[in-house]
Amino acid sequence: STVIRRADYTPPAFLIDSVALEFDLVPERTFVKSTMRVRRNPDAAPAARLDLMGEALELVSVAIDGAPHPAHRAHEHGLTVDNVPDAFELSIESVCKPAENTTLSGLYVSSGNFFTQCEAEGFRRITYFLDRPDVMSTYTVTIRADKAAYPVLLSNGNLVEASDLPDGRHAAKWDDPFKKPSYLFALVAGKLVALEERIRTSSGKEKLLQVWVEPHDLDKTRHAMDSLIDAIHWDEERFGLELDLDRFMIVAVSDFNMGAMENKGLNIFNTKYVLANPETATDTDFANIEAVVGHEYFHNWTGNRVTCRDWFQLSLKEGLTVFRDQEFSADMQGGATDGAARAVKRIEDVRVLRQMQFAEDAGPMAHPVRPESYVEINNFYTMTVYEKGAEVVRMYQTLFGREGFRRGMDLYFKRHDGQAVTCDDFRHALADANGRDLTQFERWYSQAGTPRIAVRTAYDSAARRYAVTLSQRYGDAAPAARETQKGPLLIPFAIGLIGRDGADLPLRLEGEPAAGGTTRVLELTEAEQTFTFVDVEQPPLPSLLRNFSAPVIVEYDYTNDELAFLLANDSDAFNRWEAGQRLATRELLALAERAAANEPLSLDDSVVAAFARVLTDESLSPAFRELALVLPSEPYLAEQMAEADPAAVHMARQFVRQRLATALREEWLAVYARHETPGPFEPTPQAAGHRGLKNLALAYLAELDDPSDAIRLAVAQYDSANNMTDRAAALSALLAASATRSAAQADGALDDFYRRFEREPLVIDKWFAMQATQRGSQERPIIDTVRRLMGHPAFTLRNPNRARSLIFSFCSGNPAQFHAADGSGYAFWADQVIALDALNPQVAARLARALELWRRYTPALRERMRAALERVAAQASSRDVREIVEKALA
Ligand code: BAL
Ligand code: ZN
Repeated sequence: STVIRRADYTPPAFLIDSVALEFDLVPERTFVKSTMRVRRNPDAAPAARLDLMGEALELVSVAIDGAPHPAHRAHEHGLTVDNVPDAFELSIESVCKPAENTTLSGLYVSSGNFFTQCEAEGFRRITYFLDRPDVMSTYTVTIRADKAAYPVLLSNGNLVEASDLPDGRHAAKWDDPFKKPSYLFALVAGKLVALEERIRTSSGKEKLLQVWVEPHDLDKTRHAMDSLIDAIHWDEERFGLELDLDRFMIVAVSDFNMGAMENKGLNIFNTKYVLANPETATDTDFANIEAVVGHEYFHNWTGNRVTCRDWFQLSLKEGLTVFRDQEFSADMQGGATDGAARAVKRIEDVRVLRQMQFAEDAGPMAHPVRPESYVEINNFYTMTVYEKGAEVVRMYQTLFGREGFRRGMDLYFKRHDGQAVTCDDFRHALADANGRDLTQFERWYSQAGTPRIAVRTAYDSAARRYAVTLSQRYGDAAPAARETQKGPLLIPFAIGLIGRDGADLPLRLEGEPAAGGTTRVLELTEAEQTFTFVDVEQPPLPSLLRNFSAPVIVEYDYTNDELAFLLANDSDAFNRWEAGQRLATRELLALAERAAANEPLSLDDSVVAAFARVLTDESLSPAFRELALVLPSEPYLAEQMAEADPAAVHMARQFVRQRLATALREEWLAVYARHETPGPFEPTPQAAGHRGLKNLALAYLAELDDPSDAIRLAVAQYDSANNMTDRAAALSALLAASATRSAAQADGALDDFYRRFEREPLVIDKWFAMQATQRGSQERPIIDTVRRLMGHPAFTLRNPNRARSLIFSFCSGNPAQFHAADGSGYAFWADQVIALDALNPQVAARLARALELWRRYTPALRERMRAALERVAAQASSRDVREIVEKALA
C-alpha cells in the first residue's frame, strides 16, 4: 500500500477560489454539478495538468469556460484534466450513489434523510475536487429535492434563496462567506425539526441557533442547546473569540462514524452526543454532550478559521480543540478557581490518556503527535493526536500561565486567520508572544513514546537543603516509537513539598531571593538535572507532577504509608487521587502475579484503611470520592505487567473489590443511604456526584458473597428511578449480582428495560453494552450472550453505534472474557472485523485495533491472537484495516 509522508509535502499546483455546487438529490443517483474558479498557484511548481481527486463517482461531463473539454480522463483515484489555461472556470457534472454508500463517508442516507461526512477525504466521494485542506474556497450550494420527502435543505453558511419547483420539488441556496477547505463542506436534507434560540454575542449581534433532529427527538435537544450557548459565551470570555456567522446549526444523525463534525456553521453530530433527557441519558451522557458540543463549536476558530496545511498537522486543530473543550468542561464543573472541582475533570481526562494513549504509544501504531507517515489518514484520528496533543497544548499554558497562553493564542489568530498552517506555526506564535525559544519543545511533536521520569531525592538536615534529581528516558518503547526518539524533552514538572503535618511547605529554590508559592513548575530540559530547595526545615514528602503537568510516567519509590499520607493530605487534588491509584496499582499488580501463580490472595489492612478514610470523609466532594474509590482498570493494570495476563488481573481486581465490599459493608450501605438524591432530577455536577458515589456503593455491595442487600436496593432503585443514571446503575448491579446469585431479577429487569426503551436507540445501545461487558465465568462465558445478541432483531452491523455497543464493548470493554484461553474471543473478533470491513472500513479498522498489543500478552494468548490477526490480514480488503493489521504483525 502507498505510504504518504510528511516530508513529501508540496503546495497544490492549482488553487480553487470559489465553487458553486448544485445537487439534485435522489437516493439512488444524485446528480452533482460543480463550477469552480481555478487558477495556477503562484507559489507552486508549474504543472502540465490538473489532477482532481474523486472516488466512487460517475463522470458525466467536463467543461472549461463554458465549452466542453474533451482532454480529460477519469480513473480510479479521480480525474485528470489536460491542456488547462492559467485561470479558468471548470464545470464538472457527475453522479454519486448515496443509498448504497455504507461507508458513511461522502454523501449518504440515514433513516431516509441525506447527510454528509467529508473529513478527512470524503468530499472526493461527492464531486471531483482538490480535496486537501490547503485548498480553501468560498462555497455556494444549491440543493434541489422532493419537497414532501425532504422538506428541510441545509448547507454551510447563510440561506440566501428558497423556492418551489415543478413536480413537487423545491430548492434552497446557501452561501458561506468564509473560505474553507473541502473537508468542512456539509449538506443535510430530510424530515427534520429544530429547537431554536436567538442570542446576542459580545458585539451585540443577534445569532440564530438551531438543533435539528427527527421529530420524535425534539424532547431531547434542550441540553445540547444549553451547552452550545454556554460554549459560545465561554469562548468569548476565555479567548475573546466570537461566533462569526449569523446562524449556527447542529444536526443529529444516528448513523455516524465519529462523535461529531465541525462543518462550518453546520455541525453534524452522532445522536449520542446531542440527544438527552433525564429518562434516556446518564450523567456521563450529559457531560459528554456538553464536551462535544463545546469541542465542535470551538473548532469554528481552531480548525475552521485557522485550519491545517496537511493532515500531518491534524493535532494543530484537534489537540488544541480538545484542550479547549477540557478547559470548558472544567470551568463548567467548578468555575475557574475551584481547584478540587476542576481536578475531577482533570482526573477523568488523565485516566483516559493513561489507559488508552499510553497503550497506543507502546504498540505498533505508536506515532508522534505530528505523524511522519500514514497509509490511511482515517486511522490517525487517534488518542495520540487528540489527547496527547491536548497535553502538549496544556504544557504551553503550564509554562506561560493562562495569560501567557492567551497572548500566544491572540498572536496565532492575528498571524494566521484565514490560513492553512502547521504545528510549527502554532508553536512559533506561543514562543514569540512570550519571548521564549521553544526549539526544544518541538520534540513533543516529533517523538513518539511515553517519557519516564525517575525521581531521586536527598534531604540534608544540617544544610536544610532538599535536592530533587529528575532524569528522563523512554522506556522499552515499541520500534515504531524508538526510531523517532532523538533527545531530551522540555518537561514542565510541577512539584510541591509536604511537611509532617500535611501542609505544603513554602518553596525557595537555590539562588532565589525569597520563598514564594507552594507549587513550583520545574523545567526539565536535560537528560538529568538536580533542583535544590533551600530553607527546608524538615524532611518533606514530595508531591510530584502536580495536576499531571506533563504526559509522562513518574517513577518514585513511595512507601505504602507515604501514599496513604498523600491520599489523605496532598493539597493538589489530582495527586491525592494519584496516591490512591498508585497504592492500589501496586497491590493489584502484586496480587495479579500471585493469581497467575495460583497462590492465595490477601489484601493488606492498611490499603483497606486508606480507602475507608476516603469513603467516609464527608469533607471531600462525592465526585472526587467516587473517582478515588474506583480501582485502576483491568486494561491499565494488564499493560503494567511484564506479560499481560487478563485472567490474573481480573482475579486480582475482583478479589480487591470483594475485600473492599466485605470489609466496608456498613460504610457502603451508609454512603448509599446518605447520597440518595430524592426529588426532581437535576443534571448538575453536584447532583451527578451524589448519584455517582451512591451508585458506586451499590456496585460494591453487588460484589458481596451474599448480594441480597444490593439486590434489594437495586430492585427498588430500578423501579423508582426518575433518571437513566439510576436506572442503568441498578440494572448493572443486578447483572453483577447475578454472577453469583440467581439471574431472575437481572433477566426480569433486562426485559423490562428493553420494552420500556424499545423506541430509543441510544438506550438500546446501553442495553447491548451492559450485557456485553457483564462479568462472566467459565460456566457462563459472555461470548455466548454476545453471539446470541448478534441475532437479536434490534442488532445491525450497519449502524456504528450499535456495532460498538455490542461488539466493541465486548472486545475492548470485557477483557477477562474477550481474552478467554480458548481463543473464542479472537475468532469472534476476526469474523466481525472482516464482516464490517465489507460495509464500513473506518469502523472495521477501529475494531481491528483491539488486538494490536498482542505481543505483550502471555505466550499462549499471543499465539492465538497472531492466528486471528493473520486471518484478518488475509481476508480484509480495505486500506484502513490492512494498515492496522499489517503494522500489528510487522
Ligand atoms: N474533526 C473530526 C471530529 C472532531 O474531532 O471534532
Ligand atoms: Zn475535533
